[in-house]
Amino acid sequence: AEPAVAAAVPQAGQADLVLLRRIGVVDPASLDDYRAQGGYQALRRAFQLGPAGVIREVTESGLVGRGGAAFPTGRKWEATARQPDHPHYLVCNADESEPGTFKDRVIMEGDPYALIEAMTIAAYANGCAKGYLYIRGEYPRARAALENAMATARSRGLLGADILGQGFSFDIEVRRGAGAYICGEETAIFNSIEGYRGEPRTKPPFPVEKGLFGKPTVVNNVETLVNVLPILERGPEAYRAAEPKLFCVSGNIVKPGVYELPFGATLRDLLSLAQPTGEVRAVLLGGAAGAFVTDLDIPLTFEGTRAAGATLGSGVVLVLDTSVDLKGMLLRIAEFFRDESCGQCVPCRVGTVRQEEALHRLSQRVDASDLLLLREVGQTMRDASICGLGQTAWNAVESAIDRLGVFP
Ligand code: L3W
Ligand code: SF4
Repeated sequence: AEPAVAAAVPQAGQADLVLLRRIGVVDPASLDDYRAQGGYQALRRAFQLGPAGVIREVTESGLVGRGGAAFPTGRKWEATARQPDHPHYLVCNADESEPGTFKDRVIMEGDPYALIEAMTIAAYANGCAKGYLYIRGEYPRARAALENAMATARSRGLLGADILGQGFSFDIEVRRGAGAYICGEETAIFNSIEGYRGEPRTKPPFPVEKGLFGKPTVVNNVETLVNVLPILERGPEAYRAAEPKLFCVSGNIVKPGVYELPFGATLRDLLSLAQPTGEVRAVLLGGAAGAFVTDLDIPLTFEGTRAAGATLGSGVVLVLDTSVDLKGMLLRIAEFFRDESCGQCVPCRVGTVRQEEALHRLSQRVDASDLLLLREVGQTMRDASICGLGQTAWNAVESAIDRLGVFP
């Protein structure tokens, strides 16, 4: 296995892992390794269940999207599968660009066949003959691992025409992003694949009705898709009993990397594994689009983090000790959003600039009118932006002001 991948998973080789169980254990290039470790059992089971049976099990599992918005996957699949318009498309969102997020990379580099198998199952359930894997441009190693896995799977009858002799045909095309954060937004991906500027479309219509090339499209994040494997292998009840979640832990800690814990573990549980280097001042949950928290007893669930005024988002856990320059960090976050705004809608295009300017002034001199301006601009971005980028661009700044007292 790639040493770099195993090194990014401090728990590598642990027997109780679900999503990370093969990372650092199998040779990512070897289909035989993958099969020896349970690979392609889930696809066989999917063919036994039939498309409706697969969707039923995914729905019963309670799986929700792992890209950040936690939409129920079974509901998305049901809505796509029943669309009378054809063809249906599958898009795997592998544009992992949220600052601090690197879980999908680890899966793609360390266990690429898992994603190919999961995409094949999703395509079967949703009636898709063609899938696109939209991968972050800065992930050349993941892309090479996936392309190797796809070629091998094709040569062994596991991808392409008449998969496993079941009369189902499906193939995947890899498309590379070009460095734009916004191209991880699901409808910006469609524009990018279609050859247009990567700008989000207004929703509704949702992709399940009108997505890629105007056709019904199911879009799922990498981690969401690979969860379908244990759901089918173990059954939805057993899966639900210890539902796995990946966390990308970075910052002032001794053992950074991707961790897997069952839902319900607390932030403190996770940090006891990652080992903070010093006294924890705050934790940024959910990345640049997320929020700072100080309570380490928050349960790491979508509901628990929401109740604490934060978000689990894409699993970012960025740990800050008392040495961190918080003002500098906020400026960096504001600069990021200003830079990555696609500029299509006014609240975000102008708001992200105003936010950065006000933060610059505030870092020199705290002024009540600038704090008020920040709040008004932030609320406007949240309420009136077209997509998640503008809607979340004020979250981290707001939480730093209100909870960490950055500008007293
Ligand atoms: C059918 C309806 N489908 C919603 C679908 C929708 C989409 C999903 C979620 O992401 C998150 C944010 C940050 N019928 C539907 C429906 N859907 N209603 O459900 O939709 P939505 O609009 O709630 O969220 P979103 O805009 O897709 C926003 C996170 O994304 N984020 C950054 C993420 C970065 C990564 C990464 O780097 N890996 O994930 C930035 O905002 O957490 O919560 O599929 O079509 N009635
Ligand atoms: Fe573009 Fe920002 Fe508007 Fe999203 S919110 S469409 S990134 S300008």
